[in-house]
Amino acid sequence: MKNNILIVLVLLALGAGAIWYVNQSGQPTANDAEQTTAASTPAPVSDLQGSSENVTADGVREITIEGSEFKFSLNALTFTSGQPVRLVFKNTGKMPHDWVVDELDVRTKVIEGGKEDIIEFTPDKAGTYEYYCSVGKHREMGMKGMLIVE
Ligand SMILES: [Cu+2]
Repeated sequence: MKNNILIVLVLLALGAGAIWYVNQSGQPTANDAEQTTAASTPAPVSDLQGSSENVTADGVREITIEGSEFKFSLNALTFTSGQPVRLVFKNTGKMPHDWVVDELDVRTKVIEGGKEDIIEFTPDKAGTYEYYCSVGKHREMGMKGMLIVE
């Protein structure tokens, strides 16, 4: 009888060991899955709307805005008075477009689809303005946005 009890204990130990082993070898897979999920976290918000921005070491605010029929990639922009801006305007549409702010006396060139124009300026008048495309009736058709200088 003692031998039988020993055998049962050994079998139990082996069984527990086997269960432990299966659990252990199962874990890396779960971790891999978590890591994959973390790695596929969405890109920075600024890249999602066809626009991006950052501030250079020189303190220049860089921003990219896209225009197409008949809208801009951003409906609103906020600049800081006195801070230089480098604005990259990309025409992602098929018709010619530009980017204009009358009150600040700034405008890009009218550019063809697929082209871009870069302008640099320093907004120095606080206020709320409208930027728009000056081509044809594009402004009336929705190619405009709000620019706040604070
Ligand atoms: Cu336009």
